Amino acid sequence: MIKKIRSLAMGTVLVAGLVSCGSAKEVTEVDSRSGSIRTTETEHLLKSLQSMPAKGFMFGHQDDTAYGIGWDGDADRSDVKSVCGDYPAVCGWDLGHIELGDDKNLDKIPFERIRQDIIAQYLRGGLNSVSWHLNNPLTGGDAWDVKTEGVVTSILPGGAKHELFLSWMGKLATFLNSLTAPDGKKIPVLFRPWHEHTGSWFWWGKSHCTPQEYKELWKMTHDYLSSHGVNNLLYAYSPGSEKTVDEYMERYPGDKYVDLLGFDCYPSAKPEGTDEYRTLMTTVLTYLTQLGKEHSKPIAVTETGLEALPMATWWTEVLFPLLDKYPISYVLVWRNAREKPNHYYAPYPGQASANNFVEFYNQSKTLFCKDIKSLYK
Ligand code: BMA
Repeated sequence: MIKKIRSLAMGTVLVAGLVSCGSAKEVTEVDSRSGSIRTTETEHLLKSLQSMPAKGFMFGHQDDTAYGIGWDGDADRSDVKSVCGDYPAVCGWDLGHIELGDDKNLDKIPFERIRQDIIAQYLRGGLNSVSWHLNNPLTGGDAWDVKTEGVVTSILPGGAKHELFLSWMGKLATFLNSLTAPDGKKIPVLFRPWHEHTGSWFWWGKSHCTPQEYKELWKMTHDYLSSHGVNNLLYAYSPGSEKTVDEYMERYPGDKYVDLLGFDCYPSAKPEGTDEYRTLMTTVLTYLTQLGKEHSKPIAVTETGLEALPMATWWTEVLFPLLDKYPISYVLVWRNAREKPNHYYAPYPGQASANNFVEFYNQSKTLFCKDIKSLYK
């Protein structure tokens, strides 16, 4: 880890980090607790996430290098970098529509671009986190199509859509197995499937399947991917923000199947939204800190953000003080949609919170790409 060196006049000066490089030979290790076989780099990533809180927490942004406000697909561009001079330490991606064999994901990013940007982020030493807003296999609708019940039942073994779902996972496995660095090594990613399942807005959500079915779904996904050579994943468990540990853990598939404990939490747009957000974040982060210790797992805020950032001081007055007290490995804010007005969560040059974001960036605890030497060795 490289420390930020401060200068009063110039803000933060950064010393560049080294990127891991090694032989092309792929080495795998068996994790003694989970029994799963993963590449050495993936095991190193897990250790890096576990030790991260000793230095600070990484900042992440969804789709960061693929597009932003007023641009789409430019090379080496990032709204975050345009504001503070560095890439986020975590880039989030979504593989929704990979299951259909499409060329582009549900937000119109070419999968080839996602692959290239994942490689670039890995070479910078940073983390890639991957979610999956996949379509509804029973109705053909999208991830939010919850009109028809029994979708999870239909894809479990014995269900009418089981074979179809296996073919979808096959396409997912092919993509994940294709993530290789120029030296031939597979690139580890943090996979965050079946997220926000304690709510009911996705077809895999709480009121659309039983806890037992949800756990089976998770295990089936994990076991299918491992048996199809996907040895470069860590798994993130990522419910919505629930008030109690019991709600958080109700559908937990088990320590063997999960590597990181996270949660998604957004403030509501109401005027009192900030207070509600502070209370909820504090509640979840308090029990998550304890759970992380009990289960020996790193913890993270896997999604958050204030849509359109109308509060110019949100970064240092709301987000940072909330996170400062807890041993999280990272926080990720959602995407800067170029196609939906006011659907953005990171600043861009000239945005109302841009200067405040630079202050947030200048905190020694907030870690961006150049602060990370390498997560993989
Ligand atoms: C949601 C919104 C959608 C998007 C989806 C998956 O929160 O940003 O516009 O399609 O995430 O990225």
